[in-house]
Amino acid sequence: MDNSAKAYPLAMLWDIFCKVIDNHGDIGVCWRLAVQLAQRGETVRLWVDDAAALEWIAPGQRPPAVQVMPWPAQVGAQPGDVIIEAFGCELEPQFQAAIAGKAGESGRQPAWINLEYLTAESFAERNHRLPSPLLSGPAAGLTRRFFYPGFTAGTGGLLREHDLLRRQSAFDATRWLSAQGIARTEGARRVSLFCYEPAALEPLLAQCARGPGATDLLVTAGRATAAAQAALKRIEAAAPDWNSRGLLSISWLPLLSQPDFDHLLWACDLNFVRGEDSLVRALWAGKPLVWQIYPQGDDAHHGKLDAFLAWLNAPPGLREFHRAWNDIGGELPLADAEAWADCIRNARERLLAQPDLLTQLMRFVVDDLQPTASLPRH
Ligand code: TRH
Repeated sequence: MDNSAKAYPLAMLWDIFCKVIDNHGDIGVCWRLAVQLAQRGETVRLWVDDAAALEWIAPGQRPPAVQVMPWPAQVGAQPGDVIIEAFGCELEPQFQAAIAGKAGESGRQPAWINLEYLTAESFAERNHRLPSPLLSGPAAGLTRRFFYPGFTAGTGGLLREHDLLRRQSAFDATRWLSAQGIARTEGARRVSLFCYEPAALEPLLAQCARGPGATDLLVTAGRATAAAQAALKRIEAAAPDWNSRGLLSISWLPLLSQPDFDHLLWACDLNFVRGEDSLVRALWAGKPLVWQIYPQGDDAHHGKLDAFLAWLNAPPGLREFHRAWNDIGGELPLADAEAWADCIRNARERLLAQPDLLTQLMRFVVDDLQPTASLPRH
């Protein structure tokens, strides 16, 4: 069921604030959110401190309803109807003061939302929608609310375009691969690689070279390419004939636009993804997947990974694979994508039965924060 297809034009101005910490997840999620808002008839200002990645994530024509703005905002900038602080980025005092000013004039504060990181841990359900009153600073007395993306009905859900299923069923993998100039080996399984620097990369490459079947490995640009090239160098130095049967073929991909990144995941039989946004996209692709979680210094990501695998009902082999791939422990088992396929397909079905993040966010804004506005009920 695709219950995201209904549009609720609230005709509001949405301000999304994005601080790029590292990698591409922050801007990647914010860009998807902005585009989906525009598709539903909203106007968006995406305030970002470093928009460089948008040059390849969103090349060419962009939705006219989305304006990319430099952040910090220029002096005198006035807030829109909805303010979204993505991933706990703090608004500068000057803009907070402008929000307070607007609230004072109209007698009602703009909807102010703290969009959190994605996690399957139980605190996401507990904290979702909670108010967080501002006790100090220029906006003291106003209230922000937490919005937690998530995998269960008690959370804010996942971003999903209203036309995702239609585009997926019209997708022709062979045509797309040819258009990208990606070589195909007859009968080979196709595997995408988007990762940081997992120690298990060498065993994975060696496993692919051992067979029994052939593998076409499609390596994404950036850190994954650097990590795979370094791993290859080490393997070749230790065993020059490691891929003597030529069972592993590697394509080095350029940076893809976000829509083409999704196409890559749809075109593969097994997807290695990382971080946050690509995990969600791999779930929507519905193909067997392996997730490298964004590592945190205090190993907080271990619990986050366990919570995700528990939600996924991951079979033992997939759990073991994740432990090794995330440098938590154990030897890398066989990447048995066929054995994992049902689990990922089921997860996708469960997610499709839930409202998407933007539908929930728009309801939240109207129901909880703008009591005088009205949203059509379906
Ligand atoms: O780049 P990431 O590792 O981002 C991370 C995580 O989001 C992490 O949770 C966060 O804390 C950290 O950033 C700061 O992985 P992620 O989230 O999958 O984002 C990658 C984005 O880049 C995603 O939107 C897909 C996009 N992308 C392309 O559009 N084209 C490409 O060729 C590639 C490789 C990625």
